[in-house]
Amino acid sequence: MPESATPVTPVTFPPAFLWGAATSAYQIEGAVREDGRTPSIWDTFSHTPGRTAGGDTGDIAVDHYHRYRDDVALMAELGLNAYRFSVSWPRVQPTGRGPAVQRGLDFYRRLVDELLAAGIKPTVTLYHWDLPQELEDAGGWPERDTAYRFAEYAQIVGAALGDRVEQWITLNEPWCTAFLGYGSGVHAPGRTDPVAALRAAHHLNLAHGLGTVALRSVMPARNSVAISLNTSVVRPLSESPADLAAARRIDDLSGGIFHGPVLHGAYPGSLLEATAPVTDWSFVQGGDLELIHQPLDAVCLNYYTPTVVSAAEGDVRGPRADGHGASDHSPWLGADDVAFHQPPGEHTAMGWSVDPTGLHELIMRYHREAPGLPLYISENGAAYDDKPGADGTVHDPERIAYLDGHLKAVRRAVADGADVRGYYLWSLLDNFEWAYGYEKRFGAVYVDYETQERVPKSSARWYARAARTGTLPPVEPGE
Ligand code: IFM
Repeated sequence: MPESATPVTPVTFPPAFLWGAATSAYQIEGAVREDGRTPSIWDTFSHTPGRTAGGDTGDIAVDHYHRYRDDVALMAELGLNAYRFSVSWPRVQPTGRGPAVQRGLDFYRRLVDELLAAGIKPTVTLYHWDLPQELEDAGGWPERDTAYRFAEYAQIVGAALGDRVEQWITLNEPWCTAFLGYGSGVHAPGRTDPVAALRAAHHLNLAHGLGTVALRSVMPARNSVAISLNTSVVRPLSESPADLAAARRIDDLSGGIFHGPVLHGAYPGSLLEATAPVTDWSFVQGGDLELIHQPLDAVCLNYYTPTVVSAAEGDVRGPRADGHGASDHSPWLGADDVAFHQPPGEHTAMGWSVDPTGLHELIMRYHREAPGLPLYISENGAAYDDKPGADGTVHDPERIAYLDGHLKAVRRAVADGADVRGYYLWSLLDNFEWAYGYEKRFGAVYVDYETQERVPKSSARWYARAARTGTLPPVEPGE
């Protein structure tokens, strides 16, 4: 039989699989001064000269606050059966403490009702990086009180939406909040203090534990509570003991520091040892680890690219090739002797290498790390320099290939025994990519930022076919 005639086995997913897309409040909503919302740390940061590419801000973003009905209709047209969004803390609790603003909560009620009416399952993320500025002024995540404020906020949102939203995520990528926000300073609030970053990591863990308890105190028991982690898939450059130790260091700092206490009730000993020159961790109080170690209903994983490291030769201070933005301060505390390497092969517009094997590896790792717990891919996707053609359509074959490869990796993990229940493409729409402003387009749907017109890219059409049939469509050349 000629090779071209070889039948291709269809890649089919379990019938209940969730085919979703993800977004976050500050990246899409806009309307930053409406209905009682006050500034978050990202409003302050993006309005500070030099912090974001082109001075871009989320003031308007993609105007989802006003266009949410059309956006839900678009999701329905694309056949999605799940949508992950985040709630803007300063929209529902402007000072980060005290009573909620009903108008803010009402927006999310309307959004959820619209989703449910369209047959789309909502997943709420409580914290996707937009801390109310007043809480940062009081010390932010390095202060213990912020964890208690988060629990109060979680209870407010849980009480308002818990009757209609079943899937909850406490925090999105606490690594970014702690280490990009307080370590390298490339994210809001832009601080560069190693001890503050480690304190922030612990208080985020505490917030997750307290928030989980708070949510469960007001929600029906059937609801699921999880956390979204972006643990690096770390690959040592060689099997040398020095490179293996470097990989271990980065694994502890991106993964163990969060899943250690969250899933196992303890920080890794190797992490405590490596960070000892910076802190004695005395901010961890008696009983904290028990509070953080709540039983969870699922674990959510965000994956984009693997991280290749070696023991550094020579001076590796200065901007890092670790894909998280340039800063003279490394987010990798206590790892000054680790070098980051750009893997060969294809890269996205972020400079991140395309490697679906990393997603398979990550899933299988958490299949072991959290035995018996369902797993979700709460983010996966790629930025490319998408532009409309003369006929107004947007073709993004690289993104189709990226999604196809990564969804196949998910399916392989399912075949290998992992209980992966859903996949949320990052992102539904082009949006505000943090310090990169609007330069980087992650959307399956193109947004014309002048007119706010939405144009589904060819990847959105491809993904829609996958979502409708539960089977990956062929990847047509030139799509
Ligand atoms: O846009 C971000 C998102 O907010 C969090 N995870 C990574 C995405 C791409 O950088």
